[in-house]
Amino acid sequence: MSAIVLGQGDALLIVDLQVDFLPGGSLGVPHGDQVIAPINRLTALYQAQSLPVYASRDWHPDTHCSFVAQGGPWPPHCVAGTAGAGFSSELDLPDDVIVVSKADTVDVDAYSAFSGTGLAQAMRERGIRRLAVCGLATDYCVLNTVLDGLADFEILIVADAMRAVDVRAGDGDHAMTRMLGAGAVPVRLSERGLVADVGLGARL
Ligand code: VGL
Ligand code: ZN
Repeated sequence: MSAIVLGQGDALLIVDLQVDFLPGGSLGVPHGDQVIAPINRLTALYQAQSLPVYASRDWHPDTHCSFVAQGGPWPPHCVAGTAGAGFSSELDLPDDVIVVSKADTVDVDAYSAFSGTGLAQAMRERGIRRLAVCGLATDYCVLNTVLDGLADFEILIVADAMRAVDVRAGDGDHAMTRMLGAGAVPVRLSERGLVADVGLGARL
């Protein structure tokens, strides 16, 4: 069991842990609520070492192009400023969490937290070299965030702390396989901290 030793240059990125993506929300991810407890443990781990915690959020105008009424694939969700766009109240975000709003223009959809946000540059300027990524949804925003992020950072993916929409059965596993194939490093949270999760590829 190989431990991942966190230190200067590490950061945590929590992707889209928003009310609309949780069960009961307008675009609820099945079992999405199960990631909250592990993400709170991850946040505590990073916070304990004064390492930065980022939280992205889908932040759409109410006539966003990804909504069915505009010809897009999704029901309305995460409309900026609404309760559904808020972070889950069960998520323990640190006071100094850095919030990243994305997909906030009418005619552009953006699944990646790096798309149009300036996030990669801001992280590099802060000296971040390695990111642990978790959140919702594995097959959309997590996938695209990880694939983009690999251009600039080492990426650790925490499988237990993400869930997929699975519009088609297997989408989540396929997304996981793509992230691993692109070079993301699978990790899991043990009692002592993050450890390499060498078996993930075989379980997919
Ligand atoms: C997402 C579908 C539509 C996500 C965002 O955060 O994964 N999925 N918009
Ligand atoms: Zn969206």
